Amino acid sequence: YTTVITYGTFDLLHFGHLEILRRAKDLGDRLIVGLSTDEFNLEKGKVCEFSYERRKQFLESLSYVDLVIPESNWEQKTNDVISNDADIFVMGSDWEGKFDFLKEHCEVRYFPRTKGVSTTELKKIIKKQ
Ligand code: C2G
Repeated sequence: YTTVITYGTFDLLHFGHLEILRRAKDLGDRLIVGLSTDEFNLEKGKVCEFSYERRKQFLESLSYVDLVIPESNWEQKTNDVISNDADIFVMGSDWEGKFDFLKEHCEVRYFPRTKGVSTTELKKIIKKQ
C-alpha cells in the first residue's frame, strides 16, 4: 500500500496540475495533496483567484486525489510525511532538489513541468477578456 504526497497552490486548476497529480497517483495507491492556505500563499508571494475552500473543492473532485490537507508553512512536510506514512514525495521540476532533505523519510521524485500552461499565463488571458 503506497502513499504519495505532493504540495501546491493549485489555483485556476489546469492540465499542468492534472498531469502532475495523475503521475503522482500513478506511483502508488493513495495521493495526499498539501494545499497551500490563503495565508501561506501570501507568504509564498501568491495571490489566489480562488479561496482555499474553492481550490480544495476542485482537488477533491479529482479521481487522482484521495485526501487534501492544509499546507500552512514550509516546515510541515517532514511531519506530514511521517504522520501520513507517505512513501513517495512528488513535486514539479521547478522545485528540483529543493526538498531532497525528505529523502531520509521517503522517496523524492520531481516530474518535468507541463509546458505551455501556468496559472500566471491563464490570469493574463482572463484579464485581457
Ligand atoms: N506544475 C506543473 N506544470 C505546470 C504548472 C504546475 O507540473 N505547468 C506543478 C508544479 O511544479 C507543482 C504543482 O504543479 O508541483 C502545483 O503547482 P503550484 O500550484 O504552482 O504550486 P507551487 O506554488 O509551486 O507550490 O511547498 C510547495 C509549494 O506549496 C508548491
